Amino acid sequence: MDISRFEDTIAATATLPGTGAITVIRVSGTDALAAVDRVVTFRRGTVASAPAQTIKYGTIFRNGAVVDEVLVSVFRAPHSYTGEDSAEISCHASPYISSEILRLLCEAGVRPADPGEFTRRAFVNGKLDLAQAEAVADVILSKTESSLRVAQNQLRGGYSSHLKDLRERLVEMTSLLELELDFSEEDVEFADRPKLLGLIDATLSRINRLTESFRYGNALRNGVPVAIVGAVNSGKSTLLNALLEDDRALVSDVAGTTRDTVEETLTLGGILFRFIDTAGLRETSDSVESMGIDRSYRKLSEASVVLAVLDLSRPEEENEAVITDIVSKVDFGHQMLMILLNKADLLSDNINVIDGYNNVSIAGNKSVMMHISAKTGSGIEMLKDLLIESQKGLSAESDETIVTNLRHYEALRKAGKALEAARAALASGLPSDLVAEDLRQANYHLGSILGEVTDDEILGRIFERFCIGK
Ligand SMILES: Nc1nc2c(ncn2[C@@H]2O[C@H](COP(=O)(O)OP(=O)(O)OP(=O)(O)O)[C@@H](O)[C@H]2O)c(=O)[nH]1
Ligand SMILES: [Mg+2]
Repeated sequence: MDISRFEDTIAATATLPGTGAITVIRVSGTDALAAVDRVVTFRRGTVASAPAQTIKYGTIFRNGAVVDEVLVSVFRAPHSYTGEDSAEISCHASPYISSEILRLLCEAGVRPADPGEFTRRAFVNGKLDLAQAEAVADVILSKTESSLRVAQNQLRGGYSSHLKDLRERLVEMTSLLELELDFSEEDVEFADRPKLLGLIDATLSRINRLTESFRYGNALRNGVPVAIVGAVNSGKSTLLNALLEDDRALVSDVAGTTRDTVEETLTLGGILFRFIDTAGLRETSDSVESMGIDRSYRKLSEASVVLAVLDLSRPEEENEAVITDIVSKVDFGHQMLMILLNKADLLSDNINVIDGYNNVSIAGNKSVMMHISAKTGSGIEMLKDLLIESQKGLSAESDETIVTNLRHYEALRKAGKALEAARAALASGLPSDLVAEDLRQANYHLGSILGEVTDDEILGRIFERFCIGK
């Protein structure tokens, strides 16, 4: 983005239009307070002369007619969200009123903000580092207490200080090695090799802990992925609807009803789950259906929990073939399998058919098998309890720094790779400038998370994802 755009004064609604009683319009930039004075009439004084952090009551007119009565909050640089002079106009939440006010502001020399521009300005003005800026979006989007806690920790800078600490260590190591280069004629070693190796190992293990936390962090932020898979017509979509208590997916007795995946999130026991209904598995010559089935397998492999839905009205051999196929695709190191014998309502009373499936060999404690009826709802509460139980760790209090952002995860992995290279170079006695270069690389990748070394294009991509008004 053209940096000179930051010299403009910008405005946008910061609240969702049409919901709630009040809309807040944010104005920020050197001309913000004067521009508001051109739009709002106050009984006494102006916002340009008002003390910081005060609220003034005023009226907005257009062609002599009242548009609305508003409250204006005044913020002065650098003590505002963006670090610039800013005002927030609270008006009644009519989309007409807010668009009129925005129009008047534009006539007064203000321009509409780009998506994420307020937060981007906060970043440029040093109010937030990049990880903190990204956390703003996470705080707004968080749906559970645990994901809010992680996002707030990142916003407050807990995560950033952890990374800064790691960077300082790297800089220290690099500068010792660089010192040696200056004295290379004299053949001295300032950096004690075994000590340096120990430091690299310690840093590496901290970076690895952070990358490992991503699986957990991703589940916190986007929901624990739960794939619903099985043969056509087994009742997968009926199960999704039963879990959500909503008619989310189409259900019919036509085999192959679901062709694409259908995803929906639901919070159970304080944990966010993302249920993914998939196309039924079967041999098919239909190319579109077959694309859907490829997708089902992909969702199966990405899930933390796999719900395999069997149809008890089908012959046992058929169901065993389905389970065998699914079991062969489950990675029991990372995934949990729940085999659901569906349509139990069709069985005569109290018949337990689970024993019939005993010859299906599956990895012991990473799987359960139970009867359900997606149609009548029997067994659904128990299934929910089992799901909560299987992810108990996710709602536990944790002071550990957790990575929830894919961009950070990738940067951390690159930093880890560079550190491993540094370690190998050091261990095999390569010259110190090569080791220093790897350390610098690692440092670069960590710095990119905080936005200390990030180029404009990456920044553009990050802030575009924000909504206008943030
Ligand atoms: N009796 C009974 N019928 C069920 C149950 N669950 C689903 N059905 C019926 O089975 C048929 C198929 O249900 P769907 O939910 O569309 O099955 P699906 O697995 O999503 O099917 P595809 O999308 O074609 O793969 C429908 O007629 C449902 O009403 C159940 O628990 N009991
Ligand atoms: Mg379906």
